[in-house]
Amino acid sequence: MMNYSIIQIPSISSETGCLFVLEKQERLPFEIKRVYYITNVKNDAQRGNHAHKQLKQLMICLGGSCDIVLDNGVSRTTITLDMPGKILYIQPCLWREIKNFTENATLMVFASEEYDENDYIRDYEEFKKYVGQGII
Ligand code: T46
Repeated sequence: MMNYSIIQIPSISSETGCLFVLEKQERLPFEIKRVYYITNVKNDAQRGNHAHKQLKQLMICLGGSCDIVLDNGVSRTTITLDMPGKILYIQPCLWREIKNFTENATLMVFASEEYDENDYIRDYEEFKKYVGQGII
């Protein structure tokens, strides 16, 4: 099973622009403890290359686009984030590789926990062992 989903949020649009709302309960699957964003990534650069043991995240590409490759240790899928109303909800224990950033892309991430390096698995073989042992 691939533990992710896409949340589409409607835009409140007018001639002056578009507004998107993420509000407690209605659209948020967890309490947000941390927000960070990634920008200025070169097109040939790849970020991520890790999994999280417990962390849940919501990812939105604000302007531009990027690809998120998700891997559950058995199969892989690629999700392109290319609209501010398209949100990727990633649950724990998925390896992710983030690439193909366009020049103007900013990836914004809402996280369920504060930063904790002990929650990361940064070695792919270790990740495969972790999920293979039925820890998830
Ligand atoms: C993820 C993708 C989308 C901190 O000190 N605090 C933080 O909250 C974060 C996220 C990172 N850092 C430090 C840790 C490293 O020394 O910033 C440095 C770069 O982090 P990392 O190599 O993990 O960056 P990415 O872009 O590969 O991954 C990040 C998140 O870590 C990760 O959870 O899913 O963005």
